Amino acid sequence: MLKHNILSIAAVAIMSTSLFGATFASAQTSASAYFQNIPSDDLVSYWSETNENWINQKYKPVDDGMKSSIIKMGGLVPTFPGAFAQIPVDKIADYVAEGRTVVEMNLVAQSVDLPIMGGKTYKAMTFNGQVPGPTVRVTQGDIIRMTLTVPSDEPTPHSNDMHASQISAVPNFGAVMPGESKTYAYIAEVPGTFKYHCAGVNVAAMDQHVLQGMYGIAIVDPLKGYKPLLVEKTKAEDGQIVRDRQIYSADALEFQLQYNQLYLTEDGAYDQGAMFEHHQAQHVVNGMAFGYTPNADINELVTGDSKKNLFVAQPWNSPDLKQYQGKPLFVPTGEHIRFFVENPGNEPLYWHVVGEIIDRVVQGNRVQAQGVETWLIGGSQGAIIDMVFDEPGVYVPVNHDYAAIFGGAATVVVAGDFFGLGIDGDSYADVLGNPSDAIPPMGKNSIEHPKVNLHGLYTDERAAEVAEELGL
Ligand SMILES: [Cu+2]
Repeated sequence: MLKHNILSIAAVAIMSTSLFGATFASAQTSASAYFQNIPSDDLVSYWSETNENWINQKYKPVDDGMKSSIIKMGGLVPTFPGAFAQIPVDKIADYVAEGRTVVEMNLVAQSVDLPIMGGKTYKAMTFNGQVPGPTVRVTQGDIIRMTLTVPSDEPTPHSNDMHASQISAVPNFGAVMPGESKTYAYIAEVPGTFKYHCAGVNVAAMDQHVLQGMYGIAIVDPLKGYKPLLVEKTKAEDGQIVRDRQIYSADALEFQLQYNQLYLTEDGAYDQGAMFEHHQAQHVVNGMAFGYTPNADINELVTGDSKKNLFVAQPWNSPDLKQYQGKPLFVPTGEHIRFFVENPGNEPLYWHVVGEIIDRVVQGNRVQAQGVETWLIGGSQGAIIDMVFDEPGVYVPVNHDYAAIFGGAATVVVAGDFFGLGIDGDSYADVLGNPSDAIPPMGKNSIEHPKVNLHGLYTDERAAEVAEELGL
């Protein structure tokens, strides 16, 4: 197995080198205009760090002077800011003057130990001490100015590839060394839910960094907002059954759910051999297996016995677990609920809600489906899913792959006053709140959650920051 891994890494490295080489060569003549925007010293150092092998093979023997000349000719890095919506960072003010909004996204790479289901910890790699990383939310046409900082005590470089962008992968998504930071900016031109992720150290170990936690989403709201939701029902009218079309406002109560897998050795390190064989240790939703399940307090409230579980798997029961204590999602019945679903992981996501039918699926601001039982979301794919929960009840969004369901990709949604607790309000969220990590930042058509509580795969330090941000 080990041999297989090493060979595979080598093969990827060779492939990417030759691929980049070909791209640079074919783009030689047209990139020079933009080239003047990049300080040549930065470029030389970038180039020599990442592509030494290729340039040596291709141009050997070349002296440093010739290498510099080639680089200064502008042939070797294909970046076209206008065409690819990249904004030179020092020109952002010009775009703001035209009326665009800039949204800052500041990420700090942090390798930490975080808990996993079963009481152990794993060697997580995070953005800002949380898995997934913070969600950035913008409106189509806004500028995202992304800065990634890698503290000097990080054991490895990191990077950030944003799928919401259309900018050259090189040098933007390249490695940021410990003790350094990198900024790029772009116009978010396409609405939707988009993954962002560490691309490893110039692609090497990308799998490890993403699967151990370095991922998140950017939500790009459509410029003109979301569309109202049409749900088709039936009703009896004059002794006949007729269609009953119901229109719900575009405004919705929103959740974010990201599906990934953990491939771990016994001591919580990354197990690449297991990844190659698709042997998951756990399936996680927003970083945790079965994280959105009832807890001991809810057991007590509903059954009068804190030990009498309401759901088949409640691994995060105790209040002692702080921000990791299980929290279900609470929704009202008869209201528009919008899920931002992303699959940053390594397995297909068969997104299904046990007990419901998906009312609408939107991707690329186009309706892809209405009235479907399951929607397939491939690796590095997102979808915006609109639903109305008609009846009070317990519903379970799952990855309808049985290994995934039993491995942790099952989320409990309680609609209305299913347990007959007689709580005032539309849902238990009015009293119990919804988990902070399942709630995206407010956007164009967001309905504010009545109450938010602290929940997530956060370090204690990050949990304290989130609590302060939310006023908890
Ligand atoms: Cu990384």
